[in-house]
Amino acid sequence: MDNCIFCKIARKEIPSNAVYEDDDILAFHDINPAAPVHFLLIPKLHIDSLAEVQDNHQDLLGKMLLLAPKLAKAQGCEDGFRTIINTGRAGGQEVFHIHFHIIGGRERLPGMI
Ligand code: DGP
Repeated sequence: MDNCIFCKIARKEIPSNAVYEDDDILAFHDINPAAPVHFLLIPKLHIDSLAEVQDNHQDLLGKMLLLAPKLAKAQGCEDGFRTIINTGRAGGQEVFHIHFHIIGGRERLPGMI
């Protein structure tokens, strides 16, 4: 997608601080971290959101889910982490390229969902 910011990051047209990359997946630090560890896991394939996934994305999404705990641990989240997928405008999604937020390094604060 020409105008998608995360596609541009995946194509290296916009720099990011990567924590992992393979042919299908990129993980990079969130530009506006909500906790000491906060990175985003994206497929290089453009999918708008979790609401748009299709059966043929099953392997890709499974690979991302299996990767999440490995990367979280490698980033120092030994005791656990949060995984957030904002979906759609009402779900708080701002960038319409599916992404998993991986957040850790701090315990949940009171009132935090
Ligand atoms: P969401 O609300 O789930 O769509 O969150 C999008 C996240 O993407 C938000 O936490 C900030 C992050 N973000 C937006 N633009 C950039 C960027 O250009 N670089 C990086 N590293 N993160 C970005």
